[in-house]
Amino acid sequence: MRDYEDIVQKNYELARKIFADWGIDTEKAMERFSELKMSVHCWQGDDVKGFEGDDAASQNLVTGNYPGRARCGDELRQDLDMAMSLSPFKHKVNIHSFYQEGKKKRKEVTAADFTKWIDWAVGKGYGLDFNCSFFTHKMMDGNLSLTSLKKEVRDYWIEAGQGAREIACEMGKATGQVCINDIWVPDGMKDIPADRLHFRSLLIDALDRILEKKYDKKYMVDVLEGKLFSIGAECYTVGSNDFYLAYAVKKGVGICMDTGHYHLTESVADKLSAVAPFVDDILLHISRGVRWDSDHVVIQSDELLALFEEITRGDYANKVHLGLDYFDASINRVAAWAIGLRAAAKAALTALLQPFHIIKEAEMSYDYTSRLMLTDEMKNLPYNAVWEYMLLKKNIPLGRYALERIKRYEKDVLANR
Ligand code: RNT
Ligand code: ZN
Repeated sequence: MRDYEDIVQKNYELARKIFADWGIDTEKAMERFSELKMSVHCWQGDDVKGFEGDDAASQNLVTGNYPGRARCGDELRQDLDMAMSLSPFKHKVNIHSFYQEGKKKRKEVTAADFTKWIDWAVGKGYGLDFNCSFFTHKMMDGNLSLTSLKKEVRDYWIEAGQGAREIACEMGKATGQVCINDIWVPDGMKDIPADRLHFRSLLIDALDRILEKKYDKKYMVDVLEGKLFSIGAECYTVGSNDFYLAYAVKKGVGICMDTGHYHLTESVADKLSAVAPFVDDILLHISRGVRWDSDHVVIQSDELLALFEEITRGDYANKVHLGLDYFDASINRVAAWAIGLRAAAKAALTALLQPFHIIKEAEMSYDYTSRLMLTDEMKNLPYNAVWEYMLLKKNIPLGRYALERIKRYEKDVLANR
C-alpha cells in the first residue's frame, strides 16, 4: 500500500504537468469537485421494499436475492454510511415515504416518523431528498394511483402527496440543505387506452391539488419524474416525459430526469440545455438503462461522461441536482452503491479536467476539424492519475482496496443478517 501511495503521488505530479500543458489546473478541478453533492437513493439497500411490511399490490421488480438485504432503518443507514465512505462526493440521501419508522398509514406519515433519518443526516452532515411512495400499497388501484377512476383512491394519494411535501420541507429545515421532493407515479396501461386524455386530465387535477400549497424553495423544491414505460404499462404512461415537462414549465415546477426513462438512444446530456432555460430545478436520477430495464447499476460509460461534460460546460451548478437511481439485488448491495457513486465521481472529475476551452475555441472559429481531433485526443489524458490522487487525499480507498473493504463488511455485518 505504501509503495502504491508513492506511485500515486508520482503519477499525479506528472499528470499535473500534462494537464497544465493543456491549460488545466488540476488543483482547481479538484476544488470544484469538492463542491459537488450526490444524492444517494436509499432503496438500493433493501430492494425497494420499505419498512411498512405491506406487500399488497407489490410487483417485485428487483431481481436477485443476494444475502444481506437491510431490513430496518438502522441496517439501511449503516449500509449507506459504508457505501458513502467509499465515495469522494459530499452526500445527500434520498428516501421514500415508505421508509417511515412510525408505523403510520402512508397518507398519515409526518416528519416525526422520520426522526431517526433526520437525526442521522444532521449528525453526519448529509442532506436529504424525499419521495412519496405511490406504489406497493393496498390503496393502489392496480398500477393506478393519482389517476385511478375511483375518487377515494385518488383522494388518498393526493393527501399522501401533500403530506410528503410537508415532510420534505421539515427535512430541508432540519438539515439546512434544500430537500427535493420528487413525484413519480407508476400509472399507466399494459394495453392501448381508449381515452388517453382522460387519465392525463386526472393527473393534472391531482398535481394541481398536491402542489397547491406554496413552500419556501430554500427548504423544499418539487420535481416531477416522467417515464417512457414500465413493466405492465407498456402502451401508455400517464406521466410521460412530455406531460411533465409541459406541466412543469406552465406551473413553474421542477423536473426530474431519470437517465433510464427515455429511448435508449436519447441523451439526457443533450436534454439539459433544452430544458434548463425554462425550469428552475432539474433533479437527475442517474441510472443505466439496459434493454427493458431502466435501473441497472451505473458504471463508467460514454453516456455518463457526456452527462457530466454537459453539467460542467453548461455551468448549471445551482439548477441541476445530482442523484442516483437504480437497484440490483443480485450483487452485494453496498458494492452496487459504491460502484455507481465512484463511476459518477470519476465522470464528474474527468469532465472538470477536460480542456473544454480549447474545443470551444475551435468551435467558435468554425474549425470543426480541430474540434473533432482534439475531442478525441483529450479522451486519453491521465485522468485516472488525478482521480487516485484525489482519493488518497480524501482518505478513500483506491480501486481494489475499496472492494476489500466491502468484502470485509460483507463478512462482518451482512452475512450475519
Ligand atoms: C421509477 C422511478 C423512480 C423510482 C424510485 C423508487 O421508475 O425511476 O424514481 O425508481 O422512486
Ligand atoms: Zn427515477
